[in-house]
Amino acid sequence: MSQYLDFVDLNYKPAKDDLICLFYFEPAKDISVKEAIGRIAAESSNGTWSELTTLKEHIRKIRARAFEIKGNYVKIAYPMELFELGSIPQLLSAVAGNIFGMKAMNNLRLFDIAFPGKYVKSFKGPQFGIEGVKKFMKIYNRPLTATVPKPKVGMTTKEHAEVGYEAWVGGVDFLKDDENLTNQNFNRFDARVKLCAKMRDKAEKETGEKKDYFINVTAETNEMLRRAKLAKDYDFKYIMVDIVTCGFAALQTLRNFTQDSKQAIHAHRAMHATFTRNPKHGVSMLVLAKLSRLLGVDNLHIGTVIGKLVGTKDEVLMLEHEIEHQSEPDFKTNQNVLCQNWYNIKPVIPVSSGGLHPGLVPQIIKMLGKDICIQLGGGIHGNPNGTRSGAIALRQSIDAAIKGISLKEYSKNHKELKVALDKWGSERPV
Ligand code: CAP
Ligand code: MG
Repeated sequence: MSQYLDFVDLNYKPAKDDLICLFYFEPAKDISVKEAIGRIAAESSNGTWSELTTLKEHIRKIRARAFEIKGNYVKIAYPMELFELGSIPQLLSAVAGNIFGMKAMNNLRLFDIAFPGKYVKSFKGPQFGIEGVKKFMKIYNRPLTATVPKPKVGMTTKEHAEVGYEAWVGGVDFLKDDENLTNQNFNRFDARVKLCAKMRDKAEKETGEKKDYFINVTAETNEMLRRAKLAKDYDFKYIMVDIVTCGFAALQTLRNFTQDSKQAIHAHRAMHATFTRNPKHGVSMLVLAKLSRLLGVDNLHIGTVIGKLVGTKDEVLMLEHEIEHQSEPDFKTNQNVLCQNWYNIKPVIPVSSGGLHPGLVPQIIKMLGKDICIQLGGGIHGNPNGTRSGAIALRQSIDAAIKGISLKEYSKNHKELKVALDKWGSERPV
């Protein structure tokens, strides 16, 4: 087993162009720490279980090296030659591939990746970023707002578009398809684009505000491009895609398409919790967020802390920092993170969604600031007075937060907010 130890060098100083991975690891019984970290570095670069008669010095030179251990954390440096620039699938096949199945590990988690400039610059990054989206939506001093017409699937196209119109005229900026609404027989994609475009035009005329739609193009790749083109034909500036279920290759194809179509991408992360949730095994949401920024989504769901889905405050704040900052490396967090310089890659808009209602909005703004997108589904369509009131109540809760007035006070002369508070108060749905 000595060949694994060739992938451990605690005196190694990473080169400027090395890609660094931070892993949490738990060796299986009778596997020493050095054996374990050697195996991770070997199996994720160019080693295997046996010495090789075919190994030559020029191949050995580009092996990965485990160079720093702190408790159950190890940093591994990978020479850039091991990677294909501009390819997320190949990166993950290396540093998030076979190693998770090694019998020599009881647990393994890829916590963070630090990309060198050469690698960062081989990606487009977000096309618009926070400033670009706020500019085309003409929204400046408040969060963007979105709503998923609920029930999440089952409404006919007409019902969906009518609920969408009510939300838009009530003050919501964006409609958002739910992650599992695509092209079902009761609500065909093409019909939904056309009818919602009509409703958007009507709502824009009535409100004087820009309205848009995170329409879910998730599908086989060629069909996804067709759907994105159709959304463009109907003047929607955004599209939405389920990045995990679609896969990174498809997402890179879509991002190349949107460079020409000038469409922003709303990234839904459904399925991420299959590998991000277990603190001891899998791939962190931080890694998924960094890959999404490199690849070039404009919006990314990062959690709410106080809503119905998991995500600690420390994790959500660290995610927000990582998708927004440019080059300052340090950010005080209890999570293990590496320093990342983003060079010319634009920031991504954090999306806070999942179990939110107007009673929780001020806490979200206090925690995450105003440069975010807040999505309320049940928190709007569950309002006893209906969708339009629910949307008005959302905008009222944002106004109160921005003005620094308590919701209780503000609801005294804002009846829609009062109805929402009477129903949910500051309840935290689980
Ligand atoms: C929220 C939501 C979103 C979740 C995704 C849902 O609806 O539409 O998919 O926010 O989770 O289906 O639950 P509600 P995350 O507003 O009705 O809760 O944002 O953590 O990726
Ligand atoms: Mg959803």
